[in-house]
This record gives sequence, structure tokens and C-alpha cells, in this order.
Amino acid sequence: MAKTDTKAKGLDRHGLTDEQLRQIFRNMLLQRQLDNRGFQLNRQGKVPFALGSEGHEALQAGAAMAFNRGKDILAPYYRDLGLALGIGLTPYEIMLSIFARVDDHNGGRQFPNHYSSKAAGLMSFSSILAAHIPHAVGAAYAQKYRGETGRAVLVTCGDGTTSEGEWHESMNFAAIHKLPLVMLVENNEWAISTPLSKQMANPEIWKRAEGYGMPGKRFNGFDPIETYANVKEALDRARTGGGPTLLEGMCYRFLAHSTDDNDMTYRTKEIVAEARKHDPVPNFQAVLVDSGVMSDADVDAMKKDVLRETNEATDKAEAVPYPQASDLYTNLYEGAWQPWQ
Ligand SMILES: Cc1ncc(C[n+]2csc(CCOP(=O)(O)OP(=O)(O)O)c2C)c(N)n1
Ligand SMILES: [Mg+2]
Repeated sequence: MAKTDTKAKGLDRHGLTDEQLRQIFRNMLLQRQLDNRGFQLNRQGKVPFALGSEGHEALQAGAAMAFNRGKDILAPYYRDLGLALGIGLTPYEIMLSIFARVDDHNGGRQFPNHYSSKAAGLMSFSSILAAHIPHAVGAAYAQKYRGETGRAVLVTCGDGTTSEGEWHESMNFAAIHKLPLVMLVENNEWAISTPLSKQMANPEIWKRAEGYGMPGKRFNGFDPIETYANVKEALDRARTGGGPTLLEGMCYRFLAHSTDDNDMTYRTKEIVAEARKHDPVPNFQAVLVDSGVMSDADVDAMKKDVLRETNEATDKAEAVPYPQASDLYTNLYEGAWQPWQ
């Protein structure tokens, strides 16, 4: 599918208010600023690892706007900074995780980017690709088993993850049981160094939906409003007993996979520069300014505020201590028992 820019299509807001459109844009700016901060801190030797959502901003900010806080459950993967922010995690919570500090939800003992928040309805997940998808299906099964309506599970993963056995098993099980689940695949064309062409013979992931017996759809993930509309439609169907949907949002990974990866060993600067022509952040900014939702001065003020919030979150989180070595087995074994005893 050709990637079209939001700008070219004008503003079809799908019921989103000006305030919601500004929230989406702020989320996108925050993603970029926090990504940048993570990479900076890594280069300064202050954090061992960082990984960015750059190129996924619109997809994640748009999808998060369709999530019902306090009702739905999110089962994200490691690239979902914008989804985590969009459903209520703060930059400070994100920074606590990047710095691995004791006040982090996981006690500073989980890999960075492994978001979790019981209060926000965000399921903890594992680094094992697709391992969280059966868990998400289980949560959707529990909702159905209890006869709950008006809520659903939003589960995400990358294009490469759709090759895993758990992914196929989960889609099949969700369809058989008509579970309240939306599987959102963030197709950025890469799985670290593996291009889509080496991952699957048919590059249209959404078309697999028919084989499982559920609706499937592909959309332009560089457009936050189009993303919102598609995710909302699928979540509404799931919330009202209509069963699961497979969605495929098209985007691109602008950064290397992580700070541990040199993408110039498998793709060229020119390829990335070509994809960056569709950069959703400046494009959505232009949409908001052209349509009068924001002025240039509003945009400047928002960018300054996002930088301020990022700086404050960084300083505050950095000042929090690391977990104690003596806490290594806290929440793993009952009582005071230690595995070396
Ligand atoms: C089962 C398993 N195999 C391999 C890995 C190593 N690995 C981590 S991320 C990744 C790429 C995943 O690509 P994709 O699903 O497209 O997500 P993206 O990072 O592109 O957003 C791989 C192979 C892993 N974590 N788990
Ligand atoms: Mg990918």
C-alpha cells in the first residue's frame, strides 16, 4: 500500500475534538523527545540500553486514543512508548524504567521498555517475541467467560513477530471463541536486520484474518486519525460481542532497532531518508496548523513544554536510587527464603 500523508488528504477528524487532536500530537512529540533522551543517556553511559518508537508515533498515539481507560486492557510490546504514554503512563514512569530505579513499577529489575501498570490496565510482558499474545488472548477469554461487555483487549506486536507459532495459535483460538480482542500489528518493514521479504512470502499480514475467520484490515499508520478510526471500530466491535479483528498499521522504523544495533550494516542512509519523507510528526503538525487546530505559536509552546517535562522527568528519575542487591528475589519467593540457602 502506498504510504499517504495525512496532510495530502485534509482533515477528516472521525469525531475527534480539537483537544483530542492536540493530545495525540503532544503524545507524538513526547515519544520523539523521550526516544531522543534515551539514546542520549545511552551515549553518555548513563543507561545501558534504549530503543525508540520513531516512525511509529502516529500509529501509537492514534491507537491509544481509542483505548478506554479503566475498562480495556493493553498488552503491548517493547516499541510501544506512545501507547504506554497515551493510556496514562507519565514520562517520569518511563524514565524510572530506563534508569532501572527502585521506584519503577517493576522495581527497576525489568528490561527497559517493558512497560507495566496495573492501574492503567497495562499487562506486563516478556522479551520473548509473541509470548504476550496468548496472555492477551487469555485476558480476553476471561472477560468473555465472566460475561463482561463494554471492554476489550488491545494487543500489539511487530511484523516479524507474526511468524511465531504463538501468534498463529492465538489468532485461531481468538477467532474460534469470538473473543473481545484486537490484534494490532505495527508493520515497520524490519525485524532487526530481517526485511519483510525474508519474513513472509505474502507481505499482506492483514489478509491472514480471513483464514482464521475474523475481519482484517490494513491502514496507513503514519496517519494518527486513520489509525484511531480503525482501532476504534475494531475495539467497539470487540466490546459489543462482535469478536476479534486483525489490524495491520503500516509505518517504518526510522532508528536502528535499539542502541545495540547498527542498521547501516543492512540498510542504507538513502533508504531511511526516503522513508523519512513520510515522517508523521512534521506531517501531523502541518495538518493541525493548516486546519486551524493549532497556531505556529501553540506548536512552539507545546514543544517547549514537552522538552521541559522530559528534562524534569529525567532529573527526577536519575535522582532515585537503584534497587538493593538484597531485593533480587523480592516477589519471586515467598517469605524470607533465599535460593542459595
Ligand atoms: C522468540 C524470540 N526470538 C527472537 C528474539 C530476538 N528479537 C528481539 S526483537 C526482534 C525483532 C522483532 O521484529 P518485529 O516483530 O518486526 O518488531 P519491531 O522490533 O520491528 O518493532 C528479534 C528477532 C526474541 N526476543 N524472541
Ligand atoms: Mg518490525
